[in-house]
Amino acid sequence: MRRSPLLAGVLAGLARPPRTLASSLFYDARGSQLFQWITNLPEYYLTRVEREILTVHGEAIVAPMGRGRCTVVDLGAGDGHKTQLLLRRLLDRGARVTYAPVDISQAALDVARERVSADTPAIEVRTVRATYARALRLLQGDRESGPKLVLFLGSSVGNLEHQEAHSFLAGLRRALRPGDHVLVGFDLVKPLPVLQRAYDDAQGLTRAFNLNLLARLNRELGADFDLQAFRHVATWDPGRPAMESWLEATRRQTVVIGRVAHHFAAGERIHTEISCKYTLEHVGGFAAEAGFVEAGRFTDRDGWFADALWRVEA
Ligand code: AVJ
Repeated sequence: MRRSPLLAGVLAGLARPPRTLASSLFYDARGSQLFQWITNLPEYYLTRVEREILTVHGEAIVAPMGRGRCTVVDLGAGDGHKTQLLLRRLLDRGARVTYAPVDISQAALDVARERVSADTPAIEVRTVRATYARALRLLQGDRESGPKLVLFLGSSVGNLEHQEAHSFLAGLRRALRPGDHVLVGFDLVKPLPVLQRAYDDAQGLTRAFNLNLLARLNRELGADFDLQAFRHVATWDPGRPAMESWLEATRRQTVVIGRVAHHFAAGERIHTEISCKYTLEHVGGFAAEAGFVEAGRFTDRDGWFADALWRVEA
């Protein structure tokens, strides 16, 4: 029997400890919707403070794009709400803008297109349904639509281990040309109770988001996870530093996926996500190592989040 890439990946991740499921698996239609709701939670400060940064500093962030033609590439666009703040500033300047949201979720792309068409109809929208790796290859081919501003907002970079983040950013640098810019959102280290609440909210949306991963495997792979028998756990790893998400078996059990049986001990965990937290030293380090020149660093009032603007030089 041939295994789908999804099944193969899941089986490999669960085969031996530490059991792992990739965080990219969160974003089916349901998971993307749940994440959208999370971004509106009072506890999930990331979206709120980054919106503040883009509202206050939007003008300065888009200024290097000039007033002619340009393309805004949005990696992991989500619903595109924060991006609107920048697109409006570009239009204010009289720029002719193409907007290229990149996402693996078609639902998220549809929402982003609708929002931009309704809010800023002068902007041409070109949706790209792709992984980041493929999006970089597409980027490299495109030399027609003016300088690029590549957005990697929301601390999506935090889902990558530092080494992976470095390779990704270095790959991004190689895909770009002099005059292009990137804006990368980094969630900064802050008091632990704030982080804990953000990744384990009172309403239980983050719990539902994490558990949806198992529900998805039940739906798409015919797995038989009992959703009552796993709980959401969010922990802090001061070493990385990072918040981490897990699904913990509340009792001993066996789960069958694609005819393979997986035995779980009570308390055994599946690792589902790391959300790295950064210092400003990390931010400067990533820029330098990837070969970018820092053009600006924008933070919110409380210093909880940083959007770093980096330039590509010849
Ligand atoms: C979309 C990766 C930035 O890590 O904060 C939200 C995803 N996970 N709540 C994050 C997420 C749990 C989010 N990122």
